[in-house]
Amino acid sequence: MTKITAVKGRRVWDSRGNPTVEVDITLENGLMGRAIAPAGASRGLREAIDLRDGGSALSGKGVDKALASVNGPIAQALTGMDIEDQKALDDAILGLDSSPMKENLGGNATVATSLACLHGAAANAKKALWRHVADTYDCTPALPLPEIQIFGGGAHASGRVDIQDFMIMVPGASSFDEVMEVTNEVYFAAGDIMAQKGKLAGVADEGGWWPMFDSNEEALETLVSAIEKAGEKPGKRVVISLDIAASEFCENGRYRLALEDREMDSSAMIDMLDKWITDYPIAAIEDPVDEGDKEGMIEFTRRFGDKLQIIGDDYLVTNAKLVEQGIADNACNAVLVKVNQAGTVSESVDTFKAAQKAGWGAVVSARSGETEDVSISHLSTGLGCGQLKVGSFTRSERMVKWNECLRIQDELGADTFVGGAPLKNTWWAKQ
Ligand code: 2PG
Ligand code: MG
Repeated sequence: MTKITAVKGRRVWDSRGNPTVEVDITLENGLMGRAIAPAGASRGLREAIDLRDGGSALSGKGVDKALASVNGPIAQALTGMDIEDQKALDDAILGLDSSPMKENLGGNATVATSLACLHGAAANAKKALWRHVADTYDCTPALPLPEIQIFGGGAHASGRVDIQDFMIMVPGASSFDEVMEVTNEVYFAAGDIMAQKGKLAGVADEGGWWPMFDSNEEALETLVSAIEKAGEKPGKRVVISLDIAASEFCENGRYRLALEDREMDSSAMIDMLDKWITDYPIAAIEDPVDEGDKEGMIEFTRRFGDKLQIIGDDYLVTNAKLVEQGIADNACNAVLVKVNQAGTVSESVDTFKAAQKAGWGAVVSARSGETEDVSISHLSTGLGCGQLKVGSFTRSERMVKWNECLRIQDELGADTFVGGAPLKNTWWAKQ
């Protein structure tokens, strides 16, 4: 038993220059834990509320209310509690807010506190965070297969193209280092192609190249060219992964691709993706249809579940009950795990465990608004969940997380890299 003696929230700033919540947990032995809340732009309707002050200052994005939650009721409840019992700490936080989406305390307040407790417990146990996670949740730690963005789009690029994330995975790599090397080659090959076309215009929110394309499919064509220019045969060592983030452009059941001035229903949307899956080496698709389009998600999984990884993000919002429902419905076959969607570490791990039990994949993920916090590198490795999505291959709020995995690799061993195992049920492994 080691008691918490202080909980302190402070305002810091994220990768978009917006205020966010940092929490310090101090223990009776002087050790401490610290974590920072990330923030999404394409947010699921059912995820924990990111509590903001509103009004005109800081574009309404102030976090004084969330800080008041941390420094008031949360600090009061957690002070004196045992840092070694994460579940009891998270339950104490939940006990302060019975609303389903943590609208009273704010998910930003709860996630920073819950993660700071996890860091504090690891420090107290004199363990690296990944090791503490593996031991606490009885998991086999392993270095994850990264999903890395090459072009950003959707809400992360002012809607310049409709699709949100054009990413690569390197399942054919034999080490995490090799993934980083290949990604460097593909990322800069993509930049060269954009420069040659006179379309190099900086980067989007998560560091991927700005998507100066005339159609969504042109981004896919360019990504394939970049993989080839990097000396790779698309679909062999390197495959494509897409986050469609379809909820962002769906209204009343109609999907509107603004860039192409094209509108379609759910079944036409799925047919369009069918064509892309046929024409490009795509191994994983996240949120192919709207978060409210259950029939569409079931239909998409029926058609492609035996060849693609189908990941629910907005559709499942890191909620164990929704994952269990998704398993029963046969909608998706993998879950994106974002701790701030759930609001606490314990709920996020429950979600992961529910997915794992059903043989689903799990991808621990960053948000588009990020910081120097590296908790997710440790969570993904410690849980041995198989995959990690962090954004692109530039900007320190992204690189800090890839680099942390390299440090973990030195302690854990390069041979724990999972390689293509998470894609074992896809065409990539079956070819
Ligand atoms: C997503 C994330 C990360 P956001 O949709 O998967 O790319 O975006 O944090 O804006 O929800
Ligand atoms: Mg997503």
